[in-house]
Amino acid sequence: MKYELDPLPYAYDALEPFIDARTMEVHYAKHHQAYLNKLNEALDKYPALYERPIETLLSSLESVPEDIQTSVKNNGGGYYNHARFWTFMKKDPYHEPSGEFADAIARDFGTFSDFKNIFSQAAIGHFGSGWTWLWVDLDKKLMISSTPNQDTPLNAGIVPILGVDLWEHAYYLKYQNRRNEYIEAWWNVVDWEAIERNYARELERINANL
Ligand code: MN3
Repeated sequence: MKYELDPLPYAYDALEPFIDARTMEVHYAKHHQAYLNKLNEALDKYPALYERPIETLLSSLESVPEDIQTSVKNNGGGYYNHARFWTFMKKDPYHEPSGEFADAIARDFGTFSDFKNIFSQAAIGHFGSGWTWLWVDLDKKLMISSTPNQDTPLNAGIVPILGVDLWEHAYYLKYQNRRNEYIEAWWNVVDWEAIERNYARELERINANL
C-alpha cells in the first residue's frame, strides 16, 4: 500500500500565535503532501518497497534501487521528518520537561535554559535549509546535531526525539528571514510530554540492542 499522510494532530490554528494557521496549512497540505506524492511516485516503479516501514526504507537507503535513491532520500526524508515534526508540538503544552528526561537534560547540558540556548544556536547557525535534532547516543547521552535539506538522522541509525524544521517555508510568512524569532516562538509549542515519551522509547530501544 502506498504511503499516506497521518492527519495533523491539531487544527491549523492550534499553535497560534507562535506558528500561524496559514503557515501550518501550506506546510502540511502543500509541502508535506508534495513530499508524500513524490515519494509514492518514485516507489511506483518498485511497489514491493511500499511494504517497508518508512524508517526501514530511510535507514537502509543503500538497498533502494539506485535510480530512485535520491528521490527516496529527499522525498522520503521530507515525508518522515514532517510526520515526526507535527507530533513534537501541541497547543498549550507544559513548558518544561520533568522526570528522567529533565534529569538527563541537567546532566548533559546544565539548566533547561542552557539546553534551549545550545539547541537554538545550532538551529540558528545551520546554513540553509535543514533540521536540528535532539537524540540519544548509545551511551544514553543526549546529543544535538543538524542535517541539511530533508536528510534524516535515520541513515546513521539515529531516531530523533525532537527536531525543528529550518526551511524558510516553516516560518517565512510570519517571520520572514528572522529564523531566531521563529525558534524562540517555537519553544512555546514543544510538547514536552511527547518528547519525554520519545526519550523513554529510545532508552528502551538502546537497552534492547546493547
Ligand atoms: Mn517543512
